Amino acid sequence: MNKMNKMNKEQKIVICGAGGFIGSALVNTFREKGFTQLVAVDKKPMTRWYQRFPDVENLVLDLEAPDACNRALQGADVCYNLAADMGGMGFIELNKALCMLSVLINTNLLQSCRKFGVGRFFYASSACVYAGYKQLETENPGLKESDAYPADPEDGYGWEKLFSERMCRHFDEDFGVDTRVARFHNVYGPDGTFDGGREKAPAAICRKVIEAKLSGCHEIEIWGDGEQTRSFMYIDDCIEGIGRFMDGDVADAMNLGSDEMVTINQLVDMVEEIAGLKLKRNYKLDAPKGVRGRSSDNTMIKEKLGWAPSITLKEGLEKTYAWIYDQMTAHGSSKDAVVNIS
Ligand code: NAD
Ligand code: GDC
Repeated sequence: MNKMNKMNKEQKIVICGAGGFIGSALVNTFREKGFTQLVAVDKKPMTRWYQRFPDVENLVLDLEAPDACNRALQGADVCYNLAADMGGMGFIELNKALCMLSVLINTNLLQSCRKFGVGRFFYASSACVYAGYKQLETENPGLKESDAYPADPEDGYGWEKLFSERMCRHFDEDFGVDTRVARFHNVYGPDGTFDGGREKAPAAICRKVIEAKLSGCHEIEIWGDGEQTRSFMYIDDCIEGIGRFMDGDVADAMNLGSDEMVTINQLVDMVEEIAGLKLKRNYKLDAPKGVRGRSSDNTMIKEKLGWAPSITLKEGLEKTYAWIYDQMTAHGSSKDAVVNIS
């Protein structure tokens, strides 16, 4: 199959998982750039899509099924797979089989790409592929792409992501499906999940601080001892990065994440400063904690794509906090952050 040239606005672009946080942001980005042949696919009822646009072809399909993947990708030029059953540690630690079933989505989408000669395929992998023994200390030097092997990924979800990375590689090598694979590191921002159990730490902490502010009960529950470290990538960097992956010519899995590592206590400090209050911290040591330390080493993305995420956590949190505050006061808390239908 010919390696595809850069994207153009007449191409038929299919975004899978388009009812979710990152997928819906990606659809909107393509719309704003003037792309007109967009297909948004998700299994959720459209009323629960985070963002939905009437000028896009919106399909409700369960992409674990081969026929659904064929329906979605027939005539497609490019496919972005952001569809997975996923969430923060509160979800993936307790739903390992469900997370593993996402392997059906990626496998069947790749089969459809091969069947219809789709020009390029993007797969959203995760930092959860990285070996647990490389993430035992809070002072993480930044995970390099090679730290995924010898394999010891997050149980359930991480194994699905690593297996699907390899499926992409072999469909690329053996069948000529032109794939791009990004290992996302904890993405946050407006229009994301902030309650209901699938939320990740940035949105969860924002929600809890807002709840404390609105209730006057100035306490916050933090999972773990708060010294565990992470880096958090703002949604705009994620979307920019996806575009650069797809315009580039690197098929190997690469990090797409921030290298600004913070402890969860420091994350709470930042949100308290935005909210203008200090809270009593209650540490729930038996809560889902994931790895002890994680951050992204961005050497390879800088070398291969000449770019790396740069939006600071403070800047991203200010926008995220404001959006969640609006959702919780204007709309009330909801399991799925259903937002605009522009
Ligand atoms: P999300 O849960 O908001 O969106 C995923 C969407 O996929 C959901 O709307 C869901 O309904 C849909 N989906 C699930 N199973 C499906 C199926 N069988 N058929 C059709 N649609 C289905 O998650 P997100 O944060 O937008 O993540 C998007 C992708 O990026 C996922 O693959 C996720 O694993 C990956 N990722 C996200 C992060 C992050 O921090 N957000 C980090 C690493 C990797
Ligand atoms: O949920 P998460 O953001 O996922 O948790 C980060 C850290 O924040 C964990 O140690 C968690 O215990 C701590 N934490 C403290 N309080 C809270 O109220 C809270 N809610 C949550 N959710 N966490 C809290 C994620 C995966 C994603 C994806 C990314 C890739 O793992 O859940 O699916 O793969 O990694 O980077 P995290 O970063 O462990």
